[in-house]
Amino acid sequence: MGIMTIDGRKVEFTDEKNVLSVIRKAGINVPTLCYQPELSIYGACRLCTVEDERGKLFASCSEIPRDGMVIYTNTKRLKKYRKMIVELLLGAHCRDCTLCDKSGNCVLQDLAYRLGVKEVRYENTKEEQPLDCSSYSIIRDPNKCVLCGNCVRACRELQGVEALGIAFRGTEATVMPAFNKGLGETMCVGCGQCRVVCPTGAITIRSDIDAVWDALEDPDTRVIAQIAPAVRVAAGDAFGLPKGKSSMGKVVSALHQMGFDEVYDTGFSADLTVMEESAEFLNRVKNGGKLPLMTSCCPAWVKFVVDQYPDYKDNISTCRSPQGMLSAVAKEWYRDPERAEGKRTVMVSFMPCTAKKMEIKRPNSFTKGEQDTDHVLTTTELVRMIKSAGIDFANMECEEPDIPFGMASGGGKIFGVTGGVTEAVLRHLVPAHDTETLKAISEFGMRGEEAIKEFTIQYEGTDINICVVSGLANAHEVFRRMKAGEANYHLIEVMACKGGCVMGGGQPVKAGECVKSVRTEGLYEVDTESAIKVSDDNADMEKLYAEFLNGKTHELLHNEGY
Ligand code: HC1
Ligand code: SF4
Repeated sequence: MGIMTIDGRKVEFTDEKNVLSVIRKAGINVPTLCYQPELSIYGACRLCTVEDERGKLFASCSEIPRDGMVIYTNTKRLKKYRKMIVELLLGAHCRDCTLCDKSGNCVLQDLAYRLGVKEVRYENTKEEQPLDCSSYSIIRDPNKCVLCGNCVRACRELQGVEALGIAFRGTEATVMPAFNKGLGETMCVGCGQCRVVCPTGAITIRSDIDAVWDALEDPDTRVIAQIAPAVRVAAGDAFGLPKGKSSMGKVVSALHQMGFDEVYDTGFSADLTVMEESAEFLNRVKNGGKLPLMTSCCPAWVKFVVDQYPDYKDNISTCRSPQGMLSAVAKEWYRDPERAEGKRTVMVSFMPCTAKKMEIKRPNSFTKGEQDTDHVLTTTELVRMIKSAGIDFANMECEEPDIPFGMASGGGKIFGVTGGVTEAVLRHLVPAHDTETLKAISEFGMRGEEAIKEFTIQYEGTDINICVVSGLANAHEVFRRMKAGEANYHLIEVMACKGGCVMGGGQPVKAGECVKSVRTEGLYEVDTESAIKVSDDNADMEKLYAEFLNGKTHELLHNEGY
């Protein structure tokens, strides 16, 4: 522990890794563009520069706190220095702020306002670069890049993909995929974590909002929505509702008000996934099938395996993701002419995830030649639609999702946090469903923030070794352990985003705000409040199996491989 003096006030510090964290702990919001607590320190933007008592300037992000330090964070000199940095950045920046997707949430725009930049004295001599629209998930606009390197480090350090790099030097420096390919032609998994850390509009979500509005306008189209588990604990943020609390009821009524004919819960098909994946797992264990079984719900993880570890492709579960299952089932449901009433069906899924936009284009996301999910909109786009429709979201009455695909168990809903799929599967495999048993299951080792969680359970006299991973980069280590013979897993759950879908690349983000734990707790609270906790107890799902899925489970709930 030590004490430093910041702007004349004594501030204690303990294990803060840099001076910047101590300053922020003291409640002072020193600006940064390139500092992200989850990433390595880059020290490129110099905006967090502070001054010591001898007038020495240094970047606070890359300085270790020392006892007795005296620093100033907002002197006349620093203000002038920061203003100049922002002016220089704006000098080489496309400034169509009103048209930019990031408007209102852009760190550069905010800094220009905070620092009082009123004019830019430098002409933008940079040649205009084309947008990279080759990915189904995100769009890159190099004209808005400030070279903070956040996207490059997120892709490498969090996701272990390295789809982006910094090419050339000096004024020519540019962020781009190798050989300036389109992102869609690289190993990019579409996770959107680069977009989460991008301070400007250089990386944004590829949006399908207009196509969805068009479908809603069309009287001959039945537009069906499905809402992913993690959306409910993030959608309320933008409307001043308590962070992490579920706003599912309001999301359902907002979608009804916008004209969606049916609104379903992806948690329903997460329950289907539990049944199908558990059966597949037991079948592989009992009949010598390929193990470990790897979960298939996270499309970024699936692409990672296909691109980087193709030898393990057959380990991935044949189950479609819950998104895929619900769309395939609902489309089939409305193929019945009586139910269709002459309308065509358009499936729209609301997801926390940008990679889901890519998943729906995979050849195995089609049934009877038809794309199962027509459009994926992220939570960020959902918020935008609600705002565009002028809906008073915060004060809406809550509504329940529609039947027959609106009921979900708590197990289905916790799919949105890391370890959730595993926990839901174990709830199903363990015969007792009483509160004590469920509590005991929750303590097996799948919960918590650790990047790689390993634990063993006993099932019918056999040891089952389970591994739960969040943050795709950590999957490299899991493959290393398997290849080195250091691990003998039976089941592996991987969610690409750290913390699981609650931290998906399509969730609303605000610079400097950490919402992982509140969203995680929020989903566990949703589980606690759910009338049923175990997928088997979902009566609507049982009915679907008994009355509709006979002979169709393979076609609608599985796929032939990757
Ligand atoms: Fe997810 Fe899933 S949990 S992948 O994170 O298995 O996106 O929320 O919808 O499909 O249910 C995402 C979330 C989501 C699927 C489910
Ligand atoms: Fe990397 Fe994910 Fe961004 Fe693709 S979407 S560039 S994988 S961080």
